[in-house]
Amino acid sequence: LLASTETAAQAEEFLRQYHRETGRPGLAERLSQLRQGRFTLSRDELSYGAKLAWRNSTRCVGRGYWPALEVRDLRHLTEPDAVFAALLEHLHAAWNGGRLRAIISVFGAGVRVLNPQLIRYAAYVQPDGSVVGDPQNLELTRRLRALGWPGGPGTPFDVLPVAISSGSAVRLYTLPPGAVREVPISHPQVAAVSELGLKWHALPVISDMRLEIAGQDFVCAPFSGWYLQTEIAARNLADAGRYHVLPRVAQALGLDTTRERSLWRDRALLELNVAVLHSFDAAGVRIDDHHSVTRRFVRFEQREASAGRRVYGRWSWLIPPMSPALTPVWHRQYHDTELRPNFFAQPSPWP
Ligand code: NRG
Repeated sequence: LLASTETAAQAEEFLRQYHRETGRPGLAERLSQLRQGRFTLSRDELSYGAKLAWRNSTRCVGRGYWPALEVRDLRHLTEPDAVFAALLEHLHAAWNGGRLRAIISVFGAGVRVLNPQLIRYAAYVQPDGSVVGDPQNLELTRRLRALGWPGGPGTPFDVLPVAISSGSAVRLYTLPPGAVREVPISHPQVAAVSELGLKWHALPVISDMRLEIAGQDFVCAPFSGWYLQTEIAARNLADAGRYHVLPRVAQALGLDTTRERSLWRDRALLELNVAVLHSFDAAGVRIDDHHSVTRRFVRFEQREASAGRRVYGRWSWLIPPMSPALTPVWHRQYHDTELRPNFFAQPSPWP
């Protein structure tokens, strides 16, 4: 099933790397099968390939855990109903009672999840032009409504349905409440911050990237790990184009918002980050902080160096969006080369 000599060359390179790194025997036989055109990734090759794709993800600061990725080989599933059922199992296994596990589910050809992440909050435009919900998902919300979603209750945190396509057919699925774990945000000292009614979902599940292993494409391979608090507190809730809550947090903290030089934005940002870490900890939900994760990343670089490998990275993504110079990654340099296997953006599946 090999499309081209380039694909064959990538398959050969992958097989060599797989056998070299895992020490498993049988390379010669696999190469001869490949040359005869009889080549399908084994379960174990797929599993190792997905781990390598994570290890090679230059934008990911959490990839030191790559050997622990749990890979679900679901290549036999291509029907939307079966895929959705498997996604619910993914959410359950990844949740693991709050001790989140890094998992990827690899589905068969022809099926796509149309949402960029499994769990996303809707956005509604109000008559006065303001937006309730996550403005990042305005277009997604519009498209899901065009597919027949009637809309949710209208809270700032309505979970969107999941659209799954197979061929030209698209089906919509509602995530049952028990499948979507959320953490209410409270501040350890300031009650007024806890009363803002903020929350976020526990699991980031990226569902729109193409996984490439051995020259083969897996266009439906949703994966999830766990959040770094800056993703939620310094971006999703803080960005002016997202939930834009810093002015309200500052007010709750009683800061002087009339002068930029009171640094009320920075102080609100800091306390919101404190609140998110505190809330996830209190709820027993795994979350990373930017100091620990970057220190662990440098240890990952050292382990890779001992194994004779170079770590590539995209510095602008590896540094956290708050206090970046306090982390070791700020002071290091990275070359951004995308090795394969890897995860890639792919053309939008929307009609
Ligand atoms: N910033 C995005 C999520 C991106 C992926 N982050 C992870 N991935 N932590 C957001 O929703 O805020 N992961 O697989 O754990």
